Amino acid sequence: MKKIITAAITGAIHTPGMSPYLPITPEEIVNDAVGAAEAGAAVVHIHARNPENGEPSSDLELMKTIVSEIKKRSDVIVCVTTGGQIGMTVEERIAAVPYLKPELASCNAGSFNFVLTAALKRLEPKYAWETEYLQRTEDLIFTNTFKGLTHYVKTMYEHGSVPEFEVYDVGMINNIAYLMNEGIIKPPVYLQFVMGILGGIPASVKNLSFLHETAKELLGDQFHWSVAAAGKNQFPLTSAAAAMGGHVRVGLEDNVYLEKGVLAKHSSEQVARIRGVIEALGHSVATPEEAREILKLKGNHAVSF
Ligand code: KMH
Ligand code: ZN
Repeated sequence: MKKIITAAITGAIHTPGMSPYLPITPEEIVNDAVGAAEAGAAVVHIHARNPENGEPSSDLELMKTIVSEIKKRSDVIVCVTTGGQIGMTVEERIAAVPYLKPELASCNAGSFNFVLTAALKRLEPKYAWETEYLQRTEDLIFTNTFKGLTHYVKTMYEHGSVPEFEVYDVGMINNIAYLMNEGIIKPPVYLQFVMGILGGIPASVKNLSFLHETAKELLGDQFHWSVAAAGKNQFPLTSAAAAMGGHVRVGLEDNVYLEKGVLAKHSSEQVARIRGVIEALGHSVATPEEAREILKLKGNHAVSF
């Protein structure tokens, strides 16, 4: 079976004090994305950061610069985040989709507590914003209401972008099934099970199996699925997913380490490692073209960047 490796390059969870290798500037993000693609990623999941201090940024021009440079250097599929930051409206979070018309865009499938305060224990902040940014998540509900979800998916379909549903807990599969039955979400859907975020489902093989079984019950055979897992759970859970028939996501957005005590210098190192697991299991990695075929994407000639 062809396995899609997604590399989530920098995200909005980790802060510069957690790793000197976290890509910050557009140039660093682009280089890491291209490197991840060369190592075997068919998809790169992209967030932007303020180049001055590494703070997560929703600046559309920054995002455009990053994704256009990636496209110049690689035919990798670009998945643009709609995760946003605390306090952003639905309109602000979706804005990159009409602007860039990406092949894939993240679509967070439900609301939940998204808590990053555990990282404060070990944090040696490089910039002043980091501590407060993490502290604020103690009172954060990552808001993804049914009204919001409906708006995200409608906007994505209007612009030819396929939603990648980020599923942080089992009830979110039910949200997708409901909106599919209502005719709002079009099957087949692409699910990214994001495991091990505090506030979401704990990362265990038992829970992965529960997510997968629930998706089969509620969505029939109308879904593709992949797994991302936070921190030290990244390789155990992505390896389990590869063995169970799923696709995988790695990258510094989810885990700044390559192994215990060893920081990953680039997402490509994690891509190479999970690629080894996939190949040891007798599978091969999907090229971007093969991933486009599996996920029925429009192709990068049809994006607007
Ligand atoms: N902003 C984070 C809380 C995504 O990329 O869609 C989650 C997030 C997910 O950004
Ligand atoms: Zn993300």
